[in-house]
Amino acid sequence: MMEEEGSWEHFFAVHLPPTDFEDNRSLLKEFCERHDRHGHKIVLVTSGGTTVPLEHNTVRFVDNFSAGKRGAASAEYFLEHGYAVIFMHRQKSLEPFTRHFTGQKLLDMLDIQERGPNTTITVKPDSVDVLAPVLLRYKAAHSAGAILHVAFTTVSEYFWLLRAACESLSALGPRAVLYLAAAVSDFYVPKDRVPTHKMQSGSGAPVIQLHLVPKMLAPLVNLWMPSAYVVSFKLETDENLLIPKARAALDKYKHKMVVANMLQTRHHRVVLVTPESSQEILLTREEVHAGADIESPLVASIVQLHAASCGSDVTRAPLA
Ligand code: 9Z3
Repeated sequence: MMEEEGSWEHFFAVHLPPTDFEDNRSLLKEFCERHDRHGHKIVLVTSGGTTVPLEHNTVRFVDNFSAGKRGAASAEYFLEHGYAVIFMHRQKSLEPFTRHFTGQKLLDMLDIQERGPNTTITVKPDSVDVLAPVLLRYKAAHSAGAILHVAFTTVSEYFWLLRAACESLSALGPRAVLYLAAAVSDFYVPKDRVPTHKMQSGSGAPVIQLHLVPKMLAPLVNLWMPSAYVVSFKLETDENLLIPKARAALDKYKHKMVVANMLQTRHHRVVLVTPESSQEILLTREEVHAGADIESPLVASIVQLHAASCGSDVTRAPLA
């Protein structure tokens, strides 16, 4: 059967799976089966922006804006609430735990002493209080096998991984949460229109026509994960469009929640839009200044709504 151009089936037929796909697929399968056996809840957190390559041997690409803070911070809070976490992120975007020490912060926390042949590296006394709580949570999550990292770069790698994660997660039924915070391109250049080699300026100004990416939320909600708690994110830059677009997405895909946020205020204001209600979460100026994460109350609200939607008997054994 020939898939209709522009459909999700056609997208998967035309775009080959990424090279490390089978390895990631087995990791996802093993992770989901292990946590399913223990009756744990699992959340798939997607994070960071996808790229759209303009050349097969890629020198240029179109990128979607996202630092990955929303996803990385949220993964930490889901772990605190006892969820196992699949952290599906853009290569080199922020990651849970290490996000606290970007740039030179980690090296600035260390002292080094060289005495003859012996070198000693220590954490500066005033940095121990900063490093210790993060390090403890990091070690606990990793030694419990509670977090799995899988990485994507392009929009097609993102879709292949997303579908594979759903395939393994679907066995959990209502115990699975999808938290789709990645900034996924709405546009792409179909594979057969992408030149093999770097575009040459000598050939004149290129005309690049972007095509619409198929809406994967439709098969995801209807076919791949019909009983999961699916939360998507809506990013806008025009306040007037924000809530109407979030509501329109809920009406169209019939999932559980859209978290609406504006590019400019995303780290201190989000609106949780559900079919029944809409709830705003705001951080005060003081909270922002003190370094509070809006993801803490955001994830707490979602965890509560998830528990209510799937019944309190769903988790047989919370993650230690
Ligand atoms: C979001 O809206 C995220 O909250 C942000 C987080 C990307 C704004 P940062 O990573 O930012 O902390 O810098 N993600 C979803 C963005 C998106 O592409 N949504 C699509 C849309 O709005 C549909 S799912 O149409």
